[in-house]
Amino acid sequence: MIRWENYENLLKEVTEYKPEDDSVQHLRFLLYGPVGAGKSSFINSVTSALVGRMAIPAAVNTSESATKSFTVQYKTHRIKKGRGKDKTYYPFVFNDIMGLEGGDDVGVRAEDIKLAMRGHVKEGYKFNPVSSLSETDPHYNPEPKADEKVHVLVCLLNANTSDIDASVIEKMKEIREAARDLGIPQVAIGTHIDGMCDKIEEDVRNVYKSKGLKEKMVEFSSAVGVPLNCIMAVKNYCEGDMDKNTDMDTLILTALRHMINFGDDFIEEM
Ligand SMILES: Nc1nc2c(ncn2[C@@H]2O[C@H](COP(=O)(O)OP(=O)(O)O)[C@@H](O)[C@H]2O)c(=O)[nH]1
Ligand SMILES: [Mg+2]
Repeated sequence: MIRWENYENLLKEVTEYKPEDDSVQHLRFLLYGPVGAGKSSFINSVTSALVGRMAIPAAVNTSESATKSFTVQYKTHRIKKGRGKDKTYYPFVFNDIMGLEGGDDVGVRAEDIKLAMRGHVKEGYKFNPVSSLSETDPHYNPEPKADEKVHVLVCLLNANTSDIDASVIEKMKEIREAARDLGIPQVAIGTHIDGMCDKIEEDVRNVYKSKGLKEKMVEFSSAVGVPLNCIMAVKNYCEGDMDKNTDMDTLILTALRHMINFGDDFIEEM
């Protein structure tokens, strides 16, 4: 359960994290999920929670364009730590893959996502909905280093929508199975929890009191095959949120800590 009063320790724990193995500069988290689930917003929210002020590095879909995917390039999002001469990056990075529109000729192909998991997709690659990355492409990385591979697969789902398109579910299943075959640990995050429940919108501390959310989590668990204890809930920072909120940060950092623990275990085994 969430210990709200534990915020300072949580922040300290995630900001002080470093992979033990020197050959791994950072953990790599691969985010996937339907368009509009809040993948970009989650990266921004983690940034805000760590940096201590609002941040807008990853482009967020505006509501009008939320049905069509926005992120098309394989891009690694890093979070700056320190300033000026002391500037470094947090030892975890995010890759956000373009939404999983239904059908075979739209969105990112599951095949490409598998290649990305194994570290074969180079930065800047533009996903092609009709054909997957070939070994002869200059964006194909033939010999991925340990930190070019994916260490945790993170599924984001909007808790405030009723059903996910069957073909998207199918693609998500394929991705999950690929991760499972590679031994990559998986977590899921329910977003938009504020929109689904008035009590949570009033106060995110009500997050685990909501029966509706609990049911949603059970539904997600079976939809994406992630055990209930690996599903977390967050309210992302978005346009309307002018101020930082320690309780929102607690949920965001709890999800992040979970991802870090899983990723760290995975690189230990690698
Ligand atoms: N109320 C609310 N809105 C959110 C949340 N997460 C994302 N959004 C909004 O949902 C829309 C889509 O988010 P985005 O991060 O672009 O989704 P992506 O397609 O998965 O990258 C944007 O308008 C966000 O501001 C959330 O937790 N709560
Ligand atoms: Mg996005």
